[in-house]
Amino acid sequence: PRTTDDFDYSNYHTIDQIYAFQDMLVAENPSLVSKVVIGQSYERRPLTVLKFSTGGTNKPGIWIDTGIHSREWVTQASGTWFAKKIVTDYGRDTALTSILNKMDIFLEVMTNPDGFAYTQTSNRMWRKTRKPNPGSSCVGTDPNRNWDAGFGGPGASSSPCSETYRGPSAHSESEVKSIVDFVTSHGKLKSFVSIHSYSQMLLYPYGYTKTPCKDQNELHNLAKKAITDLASLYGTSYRYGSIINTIYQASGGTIDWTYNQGIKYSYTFELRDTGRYGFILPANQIIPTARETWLALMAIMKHTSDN
Ligand code: ING
Ligand code: ZN
Repeated sequence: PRTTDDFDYSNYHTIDQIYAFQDMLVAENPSLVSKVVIGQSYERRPLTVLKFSTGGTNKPGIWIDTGIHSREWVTQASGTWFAKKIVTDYGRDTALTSILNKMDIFLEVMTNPDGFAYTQTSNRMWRKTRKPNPGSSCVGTDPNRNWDAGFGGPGASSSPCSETYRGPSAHSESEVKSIVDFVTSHGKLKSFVSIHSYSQMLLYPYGYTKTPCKDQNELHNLAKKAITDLASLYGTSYRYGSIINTIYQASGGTIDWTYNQGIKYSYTFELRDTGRYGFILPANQIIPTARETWLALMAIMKHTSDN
């Protein structure tokens, strides 16, 4: 494709095609979109974030990431669709326009590019990063067990061969540390949404402890509103609640760390499906998944912007 209008949103794409898409989107919309390189992966790929901003300085921000687990392909595909949706709706959709007039949106589509490349060349089911582990023949760390929130506790593994290996220390993975540094230096993120698949769930902190987070009531009510909006499109049903009560105990997770940093509206999605196809979701479900998820994201972003 030569423009983002010609991009085929209804199919899965290679890592290079998605990098090229991002550059096209920036070139086509220079007053709304810019590319921020927040670091580089272990294999030296750029960690690129799309910044959607209508200008001004020191605006509060909303963060969305997809693809932190590389095999969850519907998430990177949906992230690409969200990027196009934002530029299409700005100035047309009143709700999104007012959100963007108040806040910047940051979108990291390929949060684990080395893993993503590996799913395309070697092992479609690769989840972790691709950094070798000294003393082990097993490669990679689970980037959703590597954050400094209950790090090392139950719900993560100390074995490098495990799919939920926590890594040698908190923030040991460049893909994680780059986000940590971005969040810390930005200082004004109000919402942080980390998107996974599959299971059809909308989750809020905590995953490492049963102790309810202090904003549990508000987060629970907003999750209910978001999944109700999501279901209004095709009837897709989502469960919602804290991570530990809804899916399982998990320590070192992304949104437990962001919540503890003071980012109140911290959520994780688990997109389609519930297991029929799992990670290998047919491409004809990409656009429906992205469209319904966008309704939930809008609910979260609007509430964030109004509060
Ligand atoms: N599920 C998540 C995982 O990393 C999760 C569930 C979400 C855990 C948020 C912790 C925090 O296990 C998938 N599918 O990756
Ligand atoms: Zn995941």
